[in-house]
Amino acid sequence: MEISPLIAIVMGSDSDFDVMKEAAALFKEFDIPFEMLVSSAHRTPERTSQFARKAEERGLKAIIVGAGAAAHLAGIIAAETILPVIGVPIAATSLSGMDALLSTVQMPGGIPVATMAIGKAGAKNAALFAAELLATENPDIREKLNNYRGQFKTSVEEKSKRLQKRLETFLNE
Ligand code: RP5
Repeated sequence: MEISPLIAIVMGSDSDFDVMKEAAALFKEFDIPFEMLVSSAHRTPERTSQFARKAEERGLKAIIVGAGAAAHLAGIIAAETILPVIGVPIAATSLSGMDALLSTVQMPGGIPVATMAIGKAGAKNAALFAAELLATENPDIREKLNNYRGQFKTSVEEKSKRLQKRLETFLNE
């Protein structure tokens, strides 16, 4: 039996996949069922609206939206649903993602889009943010998030030890 997705990862084009796969990797690691699709605010407005209108009744709990350029996709989806919409601006033009960042983040009052950083860090954080939303009602996901944060303690301490060695080498040169 197929498990229904809890989260949708939507992107404006398959050219956004290299960035948005970061979110998919996180959901795989956390064993959170998700779906991934392409829909465009400008090229396929009707497909985008249909998806957003049906998202809640399909059992989705949040929607992650990655788009580049004049990135209106997250805003259009947010306009059609009260599910939380998490936007990921993508660097797809000569403006290096600043166009997508401003298009995604500057929503008018009343229709929120939780906007993450430009690029891969934003895609990863979008998935973590969605997991945090699910964790409010799911103790398993809550535990996975705590373990995920716990790993930083070890990795940062290791980085600090490596830094001490580099510093000693540098000062003795
Ligand atoms: C945006 O335009 C997409 O999200 C993508 O980042 C960018 C370029 O799309 P393609 O021309 O590669 O399809 O709508």
